[in-house]
Amino acid sequence: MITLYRVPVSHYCAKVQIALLEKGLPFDLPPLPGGSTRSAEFLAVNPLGKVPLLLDGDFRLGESEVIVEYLEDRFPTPPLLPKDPRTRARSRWLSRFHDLYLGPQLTMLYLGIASRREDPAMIAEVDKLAELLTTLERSIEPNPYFLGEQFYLCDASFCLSYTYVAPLTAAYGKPLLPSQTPKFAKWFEHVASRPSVVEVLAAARTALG
Ligand SMILES: N[C@@H](CCC(=O)N[C@@H](CS)C(=O)NCC(=O)O)C(=O)O
Repeated sequence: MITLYRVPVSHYCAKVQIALLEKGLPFDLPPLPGGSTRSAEFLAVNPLGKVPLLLDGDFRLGESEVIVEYLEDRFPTPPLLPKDPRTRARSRWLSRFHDLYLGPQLTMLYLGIASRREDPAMIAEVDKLAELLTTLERSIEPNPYFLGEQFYLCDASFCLSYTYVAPLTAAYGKPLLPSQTPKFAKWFEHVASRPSVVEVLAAARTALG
């Protein structure tokens, strides 16, 4: 049996949950041991103190991209990575762009909302987010998904993050509207109706109140 430790508002966790749902795998979503990533109970399971954490029987694995690649190797059907080496590399490039650049930028803005909304340094971070989104716009030609007709891991990576862009930037008084990222917005129209994405985004909305 597969267990996923996650928090619903995390885009890294959302990616893994979407991959599990897309593959049609049964899995549990128990509460975090001890109630948080910092609890002694959770640190005993994952000393890094991070989610997502996947348990597959007695096998334990952290890091969202490593987890989804493991799921792809272990449960290859339906495929969530393209077979063609270059298209496969493109999927990985997009996922890394998300995990190394766009995702952390969103996380920083999210964490600053409560106390640093007026801080010019944080407002400058909104501009950096806008630059990253411009890079993304230049890098994609959705049709309707990032790499064509199939939904892949790269698509799973960005689903929850997309929904954070407008509200987070608005909170800093510099709203970035979907019309400013038309390709990304068009892509989202398509992914947003997939049952896996509907379920994961609904859980995030509920958790955020
Ligand atoms: N590179 C990691 C990032 C995971 C990560 O930063 N998770 C956050 C939630 S978004 C977390 O567990 N934070 C808890 C903490 O740092 O205490 C991945 O892709 O899984």
